[in-house]
Amino acid sequence: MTSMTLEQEIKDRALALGFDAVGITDASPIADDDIARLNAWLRTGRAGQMGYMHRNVEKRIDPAALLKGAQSVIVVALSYKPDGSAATEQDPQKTAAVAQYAWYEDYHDFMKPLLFELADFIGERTGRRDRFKVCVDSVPLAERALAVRAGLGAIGTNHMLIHPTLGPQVFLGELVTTAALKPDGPCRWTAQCATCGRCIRACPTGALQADGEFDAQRCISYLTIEHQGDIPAELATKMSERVFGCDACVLACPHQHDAPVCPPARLRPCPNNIRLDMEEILGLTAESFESRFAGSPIRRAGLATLQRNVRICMANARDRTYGATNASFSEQGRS
Ligand code: B12
Repeated sequence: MTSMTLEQEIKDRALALGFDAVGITDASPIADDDIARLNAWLRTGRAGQMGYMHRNVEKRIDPAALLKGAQSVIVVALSYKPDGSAATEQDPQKTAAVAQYAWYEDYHDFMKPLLFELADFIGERTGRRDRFKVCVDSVPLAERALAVRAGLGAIGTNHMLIHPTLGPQVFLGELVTTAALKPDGPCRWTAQCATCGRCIRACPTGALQADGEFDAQRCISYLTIEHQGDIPAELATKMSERVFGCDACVLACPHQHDAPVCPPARLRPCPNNIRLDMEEILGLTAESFESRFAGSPIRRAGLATLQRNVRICMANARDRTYGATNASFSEQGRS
């Protein structure tokens, strides 16, 4: 009779909780190359207005600085590739496109309780008083670099963590813990991006550059969600009908095409958030915005930013119909 290791029990429990993949790495700092990439990215202003990326850099690169005494990081992935039937046929003159990660309830709210459950399981199973830090996106932690080290996949030219079978459309989450667990080896699979270049060609604004650099300041995801104030007209016209986030570099990836859709009845789909009715968004008040987007990732943009994006999408829709104009796009009402 073979007895199961603690690590295997943790992985089985993570999968039983609903995650699609799980791996374990130690809590040492990310590799020097990754630290250098992050520092260069920050130094050259590529983070734009995302001031939070400049804070707590020592924690972002070192899980043990995030949680004192950390020994291990359990990294989970959750697929969000939607079923093809999810896309709705709505008038592109009246509605605008939302990135697929926001077609569901907020993944932070979905993943965090499951990671707490996993932590409880480990505590009960070992009988020890280990400490845990639950991380999903917003905690300063280099999630992609740790996911590679935990064996979950490889970083593509589109900068996504690409899982060998699940593809790039996976959310990441971590349990940083003082429990000493046997790490998995890093992922040996390579995404073989070198001769592809589809994501670079698909990026509407040149945010993804031929040398693999990523300038968030030009990224439509950044511009529509994180950037406050005016969007330069040159970039605004390239947003086309995108009102929240962008999937161009992800959907162009061959690994995305080959991946299975995420299992149904997990992350709750929000059909009303696949495309947004532009007049409805312009008519929202601070109060109605909060109730309309409660529990949705779209809430992060805030009303003023979303309305600014709608005005750009409306102008772009008019341009598609009547030819180019050169409006200036301002975000009225943000203090
Ligand atoms: C800031 C941020 C953004 C910014 C900046 C994106 C960026 N590329 O940096 C904006 C708002 C633009 C953004 C957009 C998106 N984001 Co975002 N974002 C983050 C956040 C909070 C930090 C990312 C970061 O550290 N950036 C700094 C740069 C320097 O890091 P990086 O490009 O990832 O590179 C690191 C490693 O990958 C490695 N590396 C880089 N290049 C290479 C090359 C090789 C060969 C190797 C080996 C390593 C390597 O070194 C770097 C240092 O660690 C993370 C959550 C987190 N806590 O990590 C989510 C996260 C990266 N985002 C996520 C998602 C889903 C998205 C979007 C798809 C959403 C959308 N559809 O609009 C897009 C994708 C854009 C893209 N192509 O990256 C997921 C990605 C999951 C995945 N499978 O990779 C994350 C992990 C959130 C989560 N918990 O699921 N995001």
